[in-house]
Amino acid sequence: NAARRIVLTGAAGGIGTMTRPLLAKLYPGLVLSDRVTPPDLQPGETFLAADLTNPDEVAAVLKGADGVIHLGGHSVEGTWDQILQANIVGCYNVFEAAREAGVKRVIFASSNHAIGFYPRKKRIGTNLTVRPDSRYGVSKVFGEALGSLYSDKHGIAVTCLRIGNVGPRPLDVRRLSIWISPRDLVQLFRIGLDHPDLRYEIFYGASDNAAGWWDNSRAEQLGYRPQDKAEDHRAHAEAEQAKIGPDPVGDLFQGGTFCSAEFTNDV
Ligand code: 15L
Repeated sequence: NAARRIVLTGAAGGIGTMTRPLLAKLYPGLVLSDRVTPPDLQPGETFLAADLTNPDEVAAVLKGADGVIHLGGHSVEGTWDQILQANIVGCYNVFEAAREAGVKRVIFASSNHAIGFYPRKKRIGTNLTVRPDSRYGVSKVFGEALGSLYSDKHGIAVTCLRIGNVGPRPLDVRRLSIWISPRDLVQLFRIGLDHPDLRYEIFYGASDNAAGWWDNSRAEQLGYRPQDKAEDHRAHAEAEQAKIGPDPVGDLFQGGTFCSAEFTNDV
């Protein structure tokens, strides 16, 4: 009764580092991958180095895998070439290697920046036109579309998580609406890896946030019961916000500073 082989790309990154210990308990066959070895690699953890832009290296990592949690890539706005290589080419290589290796489940780390130009005053679900706020956001929309293709055409069960911001607590007022704790995010990973009826889903990666902008009822239907609430950290978030000051464009939109960067339109 071999443990299921679940591959975590981007294992040395921020979310990988925060979720690895929880995932290791749930999936004893967990395989970590990144370009660089995680500095805190534990005895008993399996690590395979791969550059996502190299199809052969990605194929070697996904060989024999049952599922992949794809966190790897460029995690903020970047130059077109950075985004193209890490998030467009890299994401394609992961889905192609998954198809080739017969991997049954893919979790794709999408982002709130796929819909960042929705105004903060609008509550949104997942059944709507995307409004990316950056080249980075466009790359996340690309990953969601690729996931839809590989689900319909190749029968891979794909879960796209439009992740807000992961951390021990919300960093500012915007994050009171989009924050998710590591353990709540792991709950969403589990639904994507384990739910029996899943084909293609988009969920929001947010905890139980009173100030939230997103209707996450589909995730709740499939069993999501977030345990953490941003509101418990309001005082901290407001104190941090006071240090930042106003952003006349970013403060209007869900994506915040990703919207105001390089902005030349009228509001
Ligand atoms: C993201 O998608 C980034 O990966 C992360 O670094 C944060 O900037 C986050 O969004 C956010 O919107 O707070």
